[in-house]
Amino acid sequence: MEHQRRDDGVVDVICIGAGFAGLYVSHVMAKAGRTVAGFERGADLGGTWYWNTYPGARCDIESIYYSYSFSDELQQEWEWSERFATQPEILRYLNHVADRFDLRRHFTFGTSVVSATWSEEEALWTVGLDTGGSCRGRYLISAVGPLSTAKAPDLPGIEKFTGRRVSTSNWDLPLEEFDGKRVAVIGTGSSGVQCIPLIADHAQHLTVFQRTPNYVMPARNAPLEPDFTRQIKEKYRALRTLCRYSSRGFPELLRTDKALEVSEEERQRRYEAGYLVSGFTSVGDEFVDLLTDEEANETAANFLREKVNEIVDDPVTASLLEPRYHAFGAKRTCFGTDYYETYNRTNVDLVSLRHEPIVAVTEDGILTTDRTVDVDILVLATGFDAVTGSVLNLNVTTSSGRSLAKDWAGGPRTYLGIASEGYPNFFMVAGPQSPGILSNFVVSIEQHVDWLDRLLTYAEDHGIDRIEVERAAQDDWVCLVDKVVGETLYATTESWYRGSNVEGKPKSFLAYAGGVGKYRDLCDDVAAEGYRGFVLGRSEPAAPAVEMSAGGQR
Ligand code: NA7
Repeated sequence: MEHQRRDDGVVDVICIGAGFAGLYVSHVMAKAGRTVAGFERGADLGGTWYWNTYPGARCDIESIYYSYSFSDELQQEWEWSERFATQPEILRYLNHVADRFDLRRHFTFGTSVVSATWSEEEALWTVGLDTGGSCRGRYLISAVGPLSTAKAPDLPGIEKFTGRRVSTSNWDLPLEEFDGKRVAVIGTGSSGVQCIPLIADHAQHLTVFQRTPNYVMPARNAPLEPDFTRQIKEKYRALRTLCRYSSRGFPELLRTDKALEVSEEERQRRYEAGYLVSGFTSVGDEFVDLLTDEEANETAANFLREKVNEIVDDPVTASLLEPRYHAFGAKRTCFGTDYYETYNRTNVDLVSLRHEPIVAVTEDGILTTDRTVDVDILVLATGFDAVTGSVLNLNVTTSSGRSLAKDWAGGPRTYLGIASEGYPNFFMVAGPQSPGILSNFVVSIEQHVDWLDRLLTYAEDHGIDRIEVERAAQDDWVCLVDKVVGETLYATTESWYRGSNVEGKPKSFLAYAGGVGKYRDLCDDVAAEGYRGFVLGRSEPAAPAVEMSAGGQR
């Protein structure tokens, strides 16, 4: 890994993060001839796929779609081995991409950006680094990812626990270490659902602490047959276009009928068929109104509750696992392998925190209102300060006294989820109020970065070096985000999509819910109208351009 030496020179683009987003930022920006200084907190590239190495970690969007589309050679040469790729395979893929397009040279690894300040006088961003240095650049691009700041453990007494504690979002414990141990997993979101069956295979005893039962569909993961992959590759170009103009970034069922318009028998038949296929385009897509009409949603929710009861032997455990506190799909659906089956094992217990809350974590276990559970290894699968957490951790401020933390105290305020008023030349890739978290993230990343590239090219061609959001355009976007989500069940469901999982976090829906295709059109319209909603200008005096070598050093 090449660690770049830097002096106090100015680069065109400072990029924060070397996951899917940051790697693509560096590729596109460097290809356009811009100098790039990238900083990555991890010791190596990969972002989410570098940190989340817990057992069972895998993507829940099909690998053939959860991958870059910008290079036909890349998509033709890379072979995914499974329908849903594992974390190690995705990390191998990202390393392959970085090597193939020579992207490592742009990044300094093991280095966090701890502050970012816009100087009005110089029209430049300066980022402060945890290593003590700093870097100045004309444009600041945040590619920090939506799920990269773990939620602080909010369990009373956790600091007193003397056993081994590990978090799914920063994993460093081989599964063999669980052999013969008494293990507790707290959290039953996607991460918990994926690791619980594998931990149960090793632990002497596993106790799962569940606060909110989720809808867990069988992942139905399988090896990808060479013939299937060949067929996909033959029509990749068309499929990628379909993804770009879809609602969530992958090909969809596009049903138009409503759940209550068909007979009970027909509904069950369709849900069964969807359940067999599984994936995001199955049960949840069988009717057009499942995310907008509570009664319609309840038919799908009931179908899935029945599945839980069919799989889980003990009726009490089954009833605790039945998801009944939120609408199906309004919180992110989980996809598991043998998840519900795991509760039929004799070494696994479920504790419902809705019925017996945790009183305290003690030195050697967990005390609930009803029992004491002895624990050797405590696994936290408690989620993230999603979407805004990592952006706000950058401590973005301006020399005129603005601070993103203050400006977003009531929730994020952006234009298109790309930029925020008062912070010139600062851009976010698939950031808050973009479709990002509701979509195949790679599709959203490529769309944002390509769009930004065109914006910067336009600026360069027109002698512009200062790009700022108009307040009115931002206000309109924030209203639109609220209006669009207000038509769905997302709006009434407590979830990390709305910031409800972090105490004190403003409840504000963190994504544009109108779909990636619609959003792409909106962004393209903005560009076609000379970047409507942006103030494009020239700073005086002009910031000096500094020539850089290919290695990113002055
Ligand atoms: P999630 O989906 O936010 O899940 C976190 C889980 O942890 C969820 O079940 C929470 O219950 C539970 N939780 C959080 N805090 C506590 C406390 N204090 N006590 C008990 N239980 C708690 O995070 P994941 O990492 O699983 O998945 C994040 C995303 O990664 C996922 O959606 C995919 O996009 C990939 P709650 O539901 O809040 O009651």
